[in-house]
Amino acid sequence: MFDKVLIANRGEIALRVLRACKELGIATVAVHSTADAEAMHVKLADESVCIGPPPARESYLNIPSLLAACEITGADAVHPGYGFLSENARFAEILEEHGIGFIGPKAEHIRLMGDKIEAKRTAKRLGIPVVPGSEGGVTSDEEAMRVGKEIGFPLLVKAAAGGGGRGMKVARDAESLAEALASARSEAKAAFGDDAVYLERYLEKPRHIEIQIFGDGKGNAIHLGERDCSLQRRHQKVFEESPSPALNREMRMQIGEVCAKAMRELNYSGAGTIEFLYENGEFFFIEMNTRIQVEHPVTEMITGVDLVSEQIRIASGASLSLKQEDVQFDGHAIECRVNAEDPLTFAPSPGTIKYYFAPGGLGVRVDSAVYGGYRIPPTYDSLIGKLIVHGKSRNECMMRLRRALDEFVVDGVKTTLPLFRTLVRNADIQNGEYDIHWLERFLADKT
Ligand code: MV4
Repeated sequence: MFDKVLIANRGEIALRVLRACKELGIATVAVHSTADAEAMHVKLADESVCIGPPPARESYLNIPSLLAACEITGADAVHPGYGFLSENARFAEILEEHGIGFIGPKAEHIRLMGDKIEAKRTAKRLGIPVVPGSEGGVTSDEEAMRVGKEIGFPLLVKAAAGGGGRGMKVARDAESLAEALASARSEAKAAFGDDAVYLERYLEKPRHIEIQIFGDGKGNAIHLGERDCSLQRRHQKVFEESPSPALNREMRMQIGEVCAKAMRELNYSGAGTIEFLYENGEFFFIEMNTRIQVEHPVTEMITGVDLVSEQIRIASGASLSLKQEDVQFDGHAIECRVNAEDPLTFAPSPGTIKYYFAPGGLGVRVDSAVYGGYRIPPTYDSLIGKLIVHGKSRNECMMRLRRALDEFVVDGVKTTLPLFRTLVRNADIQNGEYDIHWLERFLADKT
């Protein structure tokens, strides 16, 4: 096991990793920018190192500074959290070259899944169902037209380097295909410096359902069920739940086993999430994330498995602590992302939190790194915390969530709490009847 872990992140996920380390008896090193000197992760860590000025590029993304911090403190591993360097294959390699553990998958698998064309090719080869589309990238309008004839319209043009929806264009018919291609290419070139694109059948009203997997790099891999993350705005998830209201146990175990088997074949190591679009009873792979995700607590609440602790154990060379038969799914969990944002426009609302009270009680978990008097810097994402609620049934979970949202007080900045208080009283949400476009339609009606 590692003796000392450096946490290359901030906010609630830095605390989440710190808590797992403490429970495993591992010493912790916090790193922070000058904007985060008063942050909770710095206060709770055994040691801390200032790694640069506020802009992430010069601090949380600054690899030489992070290496220096490892050297100064003698940390023997780094946990990258999510975002920042968590899916940077080069960072994983550099750490390895310096004899420092990277608490994440092998660099080769991070790189493979970072290229969406290669990821999809790999998924298909491993028997994971994919969205019908081009075999690899498309390099000419003629080639794109042939794909259009074969699989029909509407088509979606996607960037190979993409993710998060950037460089995506819908072509409703053959006439608009050339323009969609050109526009996706130029957007991808500007955003990622890579204009490679591919084509897929455009699914009109899917749900976003993702499978949590774990491998140990020794040929073992398991799944921990799904999370339904369909409620999102501009590719930012807002509300996540497990199990998905759209699936039953048989469907879950079937797609889960397909994913676990694929990960065994890849000899994948660490936590991963396989993202699907789900429509009319069918799953279609879109991407794989090679990191711990913001919404991982939803899975922890229904399985009782500590995903971060498992990441650390596996990165240190241990085998998976449980077999598929040991994974039990119990009840229902929902997560709300509480952001310092206007609840209708989502405009950021940084500033000082004047008063803070987090809800509690049976089945209520709050993962947050803020406190009364804390000043939210304008420099980073606006996540204040995550409210995760568990209940024996979806109904009990909803009732408890309504109660917990009513207890939650964050004064001094605008938050998305009022939006959640409305959502949990909405009939579609209560019935689990929503798709990836539901929230944007709902918000458009309100403004
Ligand atoms: C799609 C799609 C419809 N059809 N692919 C958006 C981000 C990227 N990760 C994949 N995305 C989509 N891919 C096909 N073939 C619709 C989306 C999409 C979406 C997906 C998941 C969650 C929210 C979304 C919002 C808009 C579009």
